[in-house]
Amino acid sequence: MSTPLEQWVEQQAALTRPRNIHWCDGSDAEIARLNEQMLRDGTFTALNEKSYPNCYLHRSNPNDVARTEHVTFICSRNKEDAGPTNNWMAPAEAKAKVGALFMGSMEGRTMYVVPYIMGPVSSPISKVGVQLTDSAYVVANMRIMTRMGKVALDRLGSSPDFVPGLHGLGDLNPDRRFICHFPEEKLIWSFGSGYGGNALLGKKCFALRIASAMAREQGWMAEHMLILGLEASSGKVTYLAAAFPSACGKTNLAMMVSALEASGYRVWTVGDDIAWMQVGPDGCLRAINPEAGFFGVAPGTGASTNPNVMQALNKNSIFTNVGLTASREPWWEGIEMPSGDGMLDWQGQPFDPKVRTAAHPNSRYTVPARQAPCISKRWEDPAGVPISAFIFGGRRTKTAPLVFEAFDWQHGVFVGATMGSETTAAATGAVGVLRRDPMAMLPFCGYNMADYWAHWLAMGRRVPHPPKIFHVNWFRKGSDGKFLWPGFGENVRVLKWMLERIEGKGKAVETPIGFVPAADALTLDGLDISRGAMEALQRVDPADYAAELDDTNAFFHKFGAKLPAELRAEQEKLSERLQRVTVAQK
Ligand code: GTP
Ligand code: SPV
Ligand code: MN
Repeated sequence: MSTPLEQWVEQQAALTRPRNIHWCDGSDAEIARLNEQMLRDGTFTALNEKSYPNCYLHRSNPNDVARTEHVTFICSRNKEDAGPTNNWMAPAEAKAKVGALFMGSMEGRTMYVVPYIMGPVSSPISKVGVQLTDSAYVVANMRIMTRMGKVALDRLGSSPDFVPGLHGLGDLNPDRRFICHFPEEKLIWSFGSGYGGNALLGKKCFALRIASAMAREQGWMAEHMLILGLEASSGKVTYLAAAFPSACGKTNLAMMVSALEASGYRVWTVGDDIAWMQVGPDGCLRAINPEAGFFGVAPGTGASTNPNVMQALNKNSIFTNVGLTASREPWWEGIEMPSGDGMLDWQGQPFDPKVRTAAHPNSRYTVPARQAPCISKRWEDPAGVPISAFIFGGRRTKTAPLVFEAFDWQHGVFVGATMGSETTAAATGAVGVLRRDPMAMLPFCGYNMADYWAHWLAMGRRVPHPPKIFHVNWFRKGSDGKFLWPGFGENVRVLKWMLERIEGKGKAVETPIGFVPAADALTLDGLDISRGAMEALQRVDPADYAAELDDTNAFFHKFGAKLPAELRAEQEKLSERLQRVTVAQK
């Protein structure tokens, strides 16, 4: 008798018609063979064996360098269940259209069966997925990003309880690219892209889009959040989770070397991109990192911004779309190392800054999490870590202050629901355009966003000790166009204030949008920042927020009657608070 997994694999093989089927065991010998093969066929370029042992460079097709949100679909039976912020396709139409593309698409190729666990091997919160793919590069990445191979098959046994994902490269033609999710079936079909969140199906497709739909049904949360432990001078560690949109600083915050280390404040990394959370027996939200590696943005990563990851990624790592120096080392803008002469750019051409940057703006490294010197002792705790605060944030050149605290859970959900951020290179399309990105989940919520907000509100009632909610903005700029806040390791100063608020000590003043730190409440010792810059950073301008209110009003309008009444009420309360201060100022 074949298992449900074997039956599914057989059916997909009948559709895609590969020459071979390889069941991945995740062993060292297996990846060594795959790496050899990828070096031979040009998928991989070997890096310097001394300075980057067991590291490889991959140059993707230049038309396939980021997630493609316009061809990402939620294929629920009813269009309304995808909601106004997702692209929708009827399941039957998606099966017909994309099925035709999959048909025979693996002829002459190997289909890899990639069983994987999202989450610590023995955690009850973890889940099994199985990806079928004809890309060896995807297999190598999945091996770093998840617990892959025999370990996952052992956990699954003959159970039907896995999320199937079918992935095919096709001819990488962007016109034949479809990233489809079937939330009712808990199925993923991805065709025509070999890159990142489009192709590593455990990440955005399963751990966010499908898992968010599961989480709603089952009463838990799947969020686009880093998880960190903030150690105070007492040695006590408090765990925080932060949702920032793609390429807005999650990896860097999760891995920061604290500027306040001398006074005993350190940061420990649990996860850098995704959090799965359940209510624990202690009444706290317990979070696990479903991933096993970091798929991080390379540009801007250097010894002064993220020394922890720089120490981690010099072995057993994959670099995608970065430059290659003459000494066969990876290079990118902001790496803070000399490139020397004779560098090739990410397309393999001699580097010419007049033609293009050395590394693509969304170039990435894939590194095992366990290699990070800052990895938390509890990063694989099967019970998860208790979350004391959520942090929302985005790239806001203007308007949003460095930090504020929501009045309560319901207001915090409103703050998350109305978050805005300027777009980045993590997805194709224009960069730097302000858009609403609720809870940093705009591209990742597997169902109607209004139902998602209702789920957040319901979770607030279900969690006996819900986290406090904050909002941050590291990206506010001065009139000179420069960032006002130094960011990176200095961000710990803001985390320290949050910790004090959690403990009921930190001083704050009330503004219409929430509590901000009192004049001297942020620890700024040793930081060279002018009083004027601090004032500009923390300014809450009622006129800016009135404009913001108009925009969020229009955004909420899209959800019609589905919009939770609580959010409409918060909108009105904010409007009243803004009017009061405006009148008082006159
Ligand atoms: P995804 O992996 O796409 O989800 O991104 P992420 O949220 O993990 O973003 P990441 O930490 O990789 O940062 C993206 C870019 O923002 C990098 O170029 C960083 O150097 C830059 N960045 C991160 N933190 C800060 C900060 O505090 N200040 C400034 N100015 N830039 C930052
Ligand atoms: C993001 O875009 O939020 C990422 C990178 O973390 S990707 O895996 O491509 O989605
Ligand atoms: Mn991300």
